[in-house]
Amino acid sequence: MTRLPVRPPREQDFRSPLRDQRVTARLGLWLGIAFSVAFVTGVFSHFGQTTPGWFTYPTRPVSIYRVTQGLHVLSGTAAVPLLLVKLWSVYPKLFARLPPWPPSRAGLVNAVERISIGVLVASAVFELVTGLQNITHWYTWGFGFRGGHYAVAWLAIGSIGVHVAVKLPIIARALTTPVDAPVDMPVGERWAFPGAPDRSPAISRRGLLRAAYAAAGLVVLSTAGQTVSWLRDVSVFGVRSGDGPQGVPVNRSSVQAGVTKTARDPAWRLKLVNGSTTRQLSRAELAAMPQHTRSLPISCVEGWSAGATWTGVLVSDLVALVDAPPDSELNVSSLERSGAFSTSTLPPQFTADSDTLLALQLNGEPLDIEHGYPARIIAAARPGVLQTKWVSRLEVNA
Ligand SMILES: Nc1nc2c(c(=O)[nH]1)N[C@H]1C(S)=C(S)[C@@H](COP(=O)(O)O)O[C@H]1N2
Ligand SMILES: [Mo]
Repeated sequence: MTRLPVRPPREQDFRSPLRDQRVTARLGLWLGIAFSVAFVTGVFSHFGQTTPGWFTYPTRPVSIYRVTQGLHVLSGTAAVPLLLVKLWSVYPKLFARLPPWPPSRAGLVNAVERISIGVLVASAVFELVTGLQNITHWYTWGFGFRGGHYAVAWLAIGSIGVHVAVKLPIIARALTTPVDAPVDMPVGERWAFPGAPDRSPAISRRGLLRAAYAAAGLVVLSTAGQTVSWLRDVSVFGVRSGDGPQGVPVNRSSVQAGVTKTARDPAWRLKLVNGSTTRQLSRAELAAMPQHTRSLPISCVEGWSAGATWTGVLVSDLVALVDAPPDSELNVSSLERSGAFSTSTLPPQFTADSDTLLALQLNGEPLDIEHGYPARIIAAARPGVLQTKWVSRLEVNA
């Protein structure tokens, strides 16, 4: 019987030739692309929702958020298998000898590098885990998702930048060397861990990379149907790829929002407020105004989206009823009493836009209560969370 050594593992104990800098660098390249796409689209989404004063959210193209947020969720999803394989390829480094004490210059550099890689791994895992939890509505943390996910995104992208800069010579050499070429370097400069053979009997390094890319492709295909309708049938992981009333999925139902009675109340009136000028309109009065039909998608931050045809009143016609200019900023309130999405702010460029409706109909039928009956906001290009349902009040922001 062989006796296991009674000591912690050492770097040299890991002898798989698949753990090789050429494998790590190639996975890192795709991870870098995935995280960059997720970062840029995520910052766009964040500013779209928080609308800082210097940022004018675009009203065109109408599908911009559908595309950017679809890419955000897909790139994050694809990063999951790539990151797992990359971490597997380097984790023996956890058991490398610690720098000697008292520290030398090289030891200090090594310590700083370890800390920066700790931040990199922690922030990358945090982003992927919280992102996936958010799209499944599984909130186990005590912080707000959007703020936390956004703040740590800067940590992740910053530490990726530092990591790439530090490793650039190794990355360049690794990416330009064929992945399955035999190792003919002195031990200290080997790609793989010391003592690893050139080839593994089971699978080549190219084979491992192909398996990782295939896994990334598979999770993308199995999620993309929530954005790309012809992929619906293969999208087993698409969280809300299924149908909803009137062919459009629903995130927050009328029961969850506590509006089942108030939304059906015939005494419902839309209140328009511009300072001391106010108007109240019944649903019949809204329906008697000029009606406009628009094809606009609902594009959720969670990555799913659905195109639909909406009919209703132009919001610019409504603000005219209380003598406000068409480019007024509006506070939109819902019948929903609490909840983060019970109110929204409509920026001036959206109030004035001829594609911004207070919708009364969806796909040719009166709005289903789940989609915001008696009336909901639908505007081009905006994140779904701002398309307020069960609207009760529009107030001009002075
Ligand atoms: N009042 C209210 N409006 C809301 C929400 C909400 O929770 N409350 N959810 C928003 C979100 S997150 C999305 S994606 C869209 C979904 O619209 P749908 O249910 O008609 O598909 O509604 C938005 N409007
Ligand atoms: Mo959403």
